[in-house]
Amino acid sequence: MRTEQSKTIYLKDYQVPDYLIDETHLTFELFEDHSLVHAQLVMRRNPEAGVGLPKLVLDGQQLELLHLKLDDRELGAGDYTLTDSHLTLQPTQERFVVDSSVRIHPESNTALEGLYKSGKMFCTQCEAEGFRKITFYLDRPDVMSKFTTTVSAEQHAYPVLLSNGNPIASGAEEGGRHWATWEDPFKKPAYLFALVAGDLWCVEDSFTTMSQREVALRIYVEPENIDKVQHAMDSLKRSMKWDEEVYGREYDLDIFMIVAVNDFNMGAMENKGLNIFNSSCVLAKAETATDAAHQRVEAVVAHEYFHNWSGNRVTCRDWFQLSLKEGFTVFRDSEFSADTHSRTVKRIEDVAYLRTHQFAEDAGPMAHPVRPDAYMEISNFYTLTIYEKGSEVLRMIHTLLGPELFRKGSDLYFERHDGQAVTCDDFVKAMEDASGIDLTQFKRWYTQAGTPRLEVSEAYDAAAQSYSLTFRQSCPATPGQSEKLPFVIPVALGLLDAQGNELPLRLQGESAAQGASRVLSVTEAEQTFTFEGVAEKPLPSLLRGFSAPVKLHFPYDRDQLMFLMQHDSDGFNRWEAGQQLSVQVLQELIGQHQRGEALVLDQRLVTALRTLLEDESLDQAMVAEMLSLPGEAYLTEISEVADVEAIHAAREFARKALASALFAPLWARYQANREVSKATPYVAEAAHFARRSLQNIALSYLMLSEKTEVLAACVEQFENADNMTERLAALAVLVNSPFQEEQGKALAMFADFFKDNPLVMDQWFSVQAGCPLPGGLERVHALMQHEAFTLKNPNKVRALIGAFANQNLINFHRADGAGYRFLADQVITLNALNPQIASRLLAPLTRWRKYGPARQVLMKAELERILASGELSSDVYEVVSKSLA
Ligand code: 0A1
Ligand code: ZN
Repeated sequence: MRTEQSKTIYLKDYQVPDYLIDETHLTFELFEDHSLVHAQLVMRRNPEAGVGLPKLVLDGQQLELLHLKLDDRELGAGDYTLTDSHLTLQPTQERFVVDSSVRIHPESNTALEGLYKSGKMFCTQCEAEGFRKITFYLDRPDVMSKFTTTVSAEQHAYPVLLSNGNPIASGAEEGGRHWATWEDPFKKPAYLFALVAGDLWCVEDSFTTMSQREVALRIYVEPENIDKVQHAMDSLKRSMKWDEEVYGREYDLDIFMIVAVNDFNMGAMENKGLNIFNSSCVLAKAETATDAAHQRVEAVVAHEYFHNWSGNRVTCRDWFQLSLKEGFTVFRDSEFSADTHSRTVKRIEDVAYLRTHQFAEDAGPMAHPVRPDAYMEISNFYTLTIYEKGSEVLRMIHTLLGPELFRKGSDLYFERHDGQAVTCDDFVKAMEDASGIDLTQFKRWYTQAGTPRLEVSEAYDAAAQSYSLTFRQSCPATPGQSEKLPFVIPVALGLLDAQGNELPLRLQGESAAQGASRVLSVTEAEQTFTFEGVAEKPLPSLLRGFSAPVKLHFPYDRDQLMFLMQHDSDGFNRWEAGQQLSVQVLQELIGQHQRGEALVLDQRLVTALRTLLEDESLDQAMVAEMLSLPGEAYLTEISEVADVEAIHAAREFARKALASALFAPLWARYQANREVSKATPYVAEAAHFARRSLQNIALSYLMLSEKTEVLAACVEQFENADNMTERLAALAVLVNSPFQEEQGKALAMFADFFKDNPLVMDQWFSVQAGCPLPGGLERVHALMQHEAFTLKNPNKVRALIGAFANQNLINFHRADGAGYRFLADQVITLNALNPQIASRLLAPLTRWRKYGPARQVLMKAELERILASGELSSDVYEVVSKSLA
């Protein structure tokens, strides 16, 4: 397995391709025990690559070469060299045609990369380097070609045959087979190629574009899922409209297709005109999918659709530029969700996720810049840094330029680079050229890894009526980068007076105030901004909307945080003040636990949350967000040394104390909302998400009281809910409760009712995997024997093993190391089956430096055991070796 792939590839070594492929003509013959792929590549010497005719080196892995022709000449063994990753031959003219036939084995492909079978259907996943497992090719994104694809298969089992572009011909063959030919008029790199063959049903709709073209929309699923695609279809149409309105981007083919498959390594893939999705990101209806699942479907449909411009029409020159398409597209889809539902709630969710997970990545052994400069296995770089931090970088450009100039910049980018494979520098250049704003220093966000720390201090001069804020930025060392230069940090802020009103903001040297909320650019290691005409000492509201992905430190006391929670005009910062208050209170409890003292909750947190709960004028989603205490993973991330037991004990203590102090208002809100839910049909919209989220978080607190009337309400909700959001929330709190009998009954009922729906069973596994009660590892072991579980399905692995290792910290980090041993065992097994999934599953072990000495030893021992376990895939090898370095 670990062949020459595990050598490091560097951005500085980039060279343009020696040859180009103008046309790619593919024919697939699909059979049950093998498939044949014939490729005709119309090639020419790349005029930008120099003179002469160097050897042609085609990528190819796990291919059995049957025939090879150069123009009309059949090549024999002496005419080429073949290794396990390359086919090399010598062209004799500037222009030539390579014809190859290979045999491959999709039926036994468990890595789910290249052509593989998911259940009964054939499908592909080519990003990043899967196409080389289909045929010999220049498998790199800067080689763009026009594709024609013919697929032939047995008609009865595979009535639907799809590929990119438009269908141009089809017909029957002898022996019960049939074929279809697809032509994609747009040049594309091989990673955007797709093929699907199966017995699929589809829901059809259409969209009229802004220039009045009709586009056929089709979502293909297995027949039993045809009732679960309407939400994805509605999301697709909203996305198409939004991209026209906000970015001026119109769809370009006559047909747009989505196919749902059950076995998929990631969420979905933006193949040109033929998006292939993990079924978890397409299928959604009230009875089987939660609100969160509905929102994920909408966001992923939008994301993949938006890639048609940010990724497909303009693609990446090389894989170091991955964030060019991913960071931009995540930014686009998060703005779409913000426009469609609640902007503030979306921002809160995104920031909570970024700070918990991306900040941890940035502080760990796999830390890398948004544009990395080296990798061993590109599959390991589909990371939170590339996606989520990349999106934050785009958001900062948007903040610095403002919406109009940003739009001018994106228009210029698409116009200038349509049909090209480009770099992050090209993107930034378009933004600079359109706006006239110099982003030279800003580009450090692309090249320096690590999360900057921003310390802020204040000084008020009553006599001069001036108020100064001093910013000091620093960034910790990351692997390979010990010194960091100052970033450009946009800090959105406001100043509040004693009544909570915003003061007008006039900086020293300005003749008039410029609004009450503005953005300062912090560009130096240390920098002071002085506001004038400030009649009283204000309270600053800093980094509004989380205007930069940094760790902000300002010495707020708890009363000031409570004041901001109530008065800040920035909704995000009201939530943030609540989080910081909770963090302070929880850290105090952690300290008490560590010193063996009795835990005492600061009553100010109770008061603050009571005020929110009793104010019925507030957005219920915001109240629910404010009631959610910072998670154990976030508390781990912000700890110097994470004390697993103390974090868990402190948080559980706080939850119980809040539940008991706030029982009455929680119960009132719960009952009122449950009554509305009972009387209202399910709607996947913000106000309904909000109502259910407050109802469910209230229920989770109330159950901590262990009162029988709450148990009865929980069972009532579990049994009678007409939607998965309420049913699953009730199940989860039952599972986490001491009510063994009700819990057993509910789990059995649920599994019996939903046994034929794999996505719902994933939820059933996750709820149990995440249960923090003692015996968690044993429960997970037992569940692995359940008939619905298999290591071959990535969703199952994530639902059970991933949920256990990432969300059940108290059980995973068991002091005896059994949790670590278990995870390492699964990684070793999966390394042989599906290296991408194995490598992703490893992440929790790579964070060993966060823990005390005893856990460090245990975690490292498991990493070493993996390293010594035999032939490792390049995916697993890279992560393990970097974690131990
Ligand atoms: N480009 C896809 C994500 C994706 C990446 C890699 C894959 O296989 C290794 C699959 C999908 C997206 O951003 O949605
Ligand atoms: Zn993407």
